[in-house]
Amino acid sequence: KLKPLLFVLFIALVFTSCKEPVPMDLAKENLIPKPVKLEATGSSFEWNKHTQIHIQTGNEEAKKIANHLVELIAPATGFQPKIKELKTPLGSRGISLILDDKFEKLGKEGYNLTIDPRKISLQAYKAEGLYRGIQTIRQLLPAKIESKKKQEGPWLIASGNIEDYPQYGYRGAMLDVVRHFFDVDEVKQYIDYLAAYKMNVLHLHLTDDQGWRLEIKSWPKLTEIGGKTEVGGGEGGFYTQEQYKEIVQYAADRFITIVPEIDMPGHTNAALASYAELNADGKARKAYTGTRVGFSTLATNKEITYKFIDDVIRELAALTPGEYIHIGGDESHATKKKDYIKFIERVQKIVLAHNKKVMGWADIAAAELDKSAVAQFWQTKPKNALKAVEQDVKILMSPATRAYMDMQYDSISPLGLHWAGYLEVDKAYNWTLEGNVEGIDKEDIIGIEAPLWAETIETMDDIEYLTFPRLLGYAELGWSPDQNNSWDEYKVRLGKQKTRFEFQEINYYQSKLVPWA
Ligand code: TNX
Repeated sequence: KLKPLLFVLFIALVFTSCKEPVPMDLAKENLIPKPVKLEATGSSFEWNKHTQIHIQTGNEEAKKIANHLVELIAPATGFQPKIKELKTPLGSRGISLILDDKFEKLGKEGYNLTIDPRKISLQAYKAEGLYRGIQTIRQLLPAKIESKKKQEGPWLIASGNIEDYPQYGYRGAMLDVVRHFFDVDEVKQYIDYLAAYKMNVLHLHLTDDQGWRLEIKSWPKLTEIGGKTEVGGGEGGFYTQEQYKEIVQYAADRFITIVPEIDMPGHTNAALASYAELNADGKARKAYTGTRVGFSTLATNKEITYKFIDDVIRELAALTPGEYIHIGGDESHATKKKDYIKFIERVQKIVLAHNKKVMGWADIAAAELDKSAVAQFWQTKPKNALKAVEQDVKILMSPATRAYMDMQYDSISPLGLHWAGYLEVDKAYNWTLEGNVEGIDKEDIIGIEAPLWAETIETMDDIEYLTFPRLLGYAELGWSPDQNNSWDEYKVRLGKQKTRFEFQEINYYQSKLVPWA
C-alpha cells in the first residue's frame, strides 16, 4: 500500500528539484565598476541553503576567498555554505572558485565568471582575481545581501558570462587621519568600502601639522606629544605599531595595499612640536590645531633631520609590505627652493636604501627623481606633473578639480572645502585619466587615487557623506575601459545602488543629478 504514496513523493521531489529557472537578464544588472565583457544568457542560478562552494583540493588561496564569500553572504541569507575540496570542481553543481594559469592573460586581478542555472564558476589566474570576482557575485545578488540581518530569499543571480580585468593597476583612495583622527575600526570599515568596488590601494596620510599618527619607537615623543592634537582641539590619537600592522594585514587580506605617507619637509608642525632639534632655531614649535597650510618646515640643513628621517623610514619600511613610501613634499612654502630640492633628493636616497620606492605629491618633481618614483598629480595646474613626465617618472592621477573627495558637492554642502571648486557627482565621474592633462598620456599614468582630506570631517558618517557616491565613479574610471563610460548610462546604475547603501546604513549624499531608485 505504501508503493503509490512513495511514487507520488518521488515525482514531487523530481518536480521541485527541476524547478524551471527564473528568466533574468544579466545585461540589466547594475554593476560598478562596469565589467569589460558581459554576455547574458537569459536564465538564473538560485543560491539556496544547499548550495556548496567548491575549490581544488589543497588550494589554500582559493579557500581564503571561499571564506570571504561565505562571510559576505552569511548574515543576510542565513546560509552557512560548506566549502568542499574536489579534484576537479569545475563541472560540479554549486559554486566553484578555481585558480588556473590559463587565465594569466587577464592579469593578476582579472577573472572569468560563468553563471548557469546549475552552477557558477569563478576562475582566475591569481587569488586577487577571485577576490575581485566575488565582489561581482555580491553585486549580482539582490541588494538585501548587504543587510547584516537575515532576509527572505530567493537569492537569484542572472546567468551569463563575464570576463573582466582592470585598465589600471593602481586604484585607490587616500584618507587623512591627521586633521581628524580615525581609529583602527574606522579605517577597516573604509577598507571594506574600497574592496567592494575592486579598489586596491589605501593611502594613509599619517603625519601633518596637526598630528603624528604612527608610533615610531626610536622617536617616542612624536606620538606622546604630536599624537595628542587634531584640528579644532580634539584629543587626536595614533596607531601603535601593532595596531598599524593590524590595518596593513586587514587590507592585505582584501588585496589592498597600504601606502603610508610621512609628509615632509613642510606639513611637519607636529614633529617640530615634539622635538626641538628638528627646528632650524632649535626651539620646539607650539602645537597647531588650525587649518592653514605651508608654514612649517623641517631644518633641511641639519644632519639630525636626516638621522630622524632615516629612523622613521626604517621603522615604517619594516611595517610596509607594499612597494611605495609616500614622502609628501607638498606646499613646502616655508622651505627655500634650493633647500627643498636638496632635501627631496636626499630623502629619496633614504627611501631607496630601505628598499622602497618613492611616491610624492607632484611638487617633488622640482628635484631630480629616480625613474622608479611616482608623482601624484593634484594641483589645479599640471606644471609639476609635467616636470615629472619629462623625467620619465610615472603619474598617479588625483586632480583636485575632479578627484578630491573633500571638495563640497555644491555651495550648500555641509561638509568639505571648495578651493578647487565644487565637485558634483557628474563632474567627479565625467572625465578620463588619460584625457585630463595634455602631455600626460596613458603610458605615463599608473592609475587613480581619490584623496579625502579631513579638515571638516570627524565621524564615519562624515566620511561616508563625502565618499559616497563619488568613490564608485573613481573605482569605475580606474577599472573599466573608457569607451564604456558615459554619465547618462552610469547615473542609472549608480541610482540603483540606493538600496545597497541603505542596507549598509551608509550616509550617502543624495545628489539630485542621480535617479535614485
Ligand atoms: C591641499 S592636496 C593639501 C592638503 C589639504 C588639502 C585640502 C595637498 C597635497 N595638500 O594639505 O588638506 O589641500 O583640500
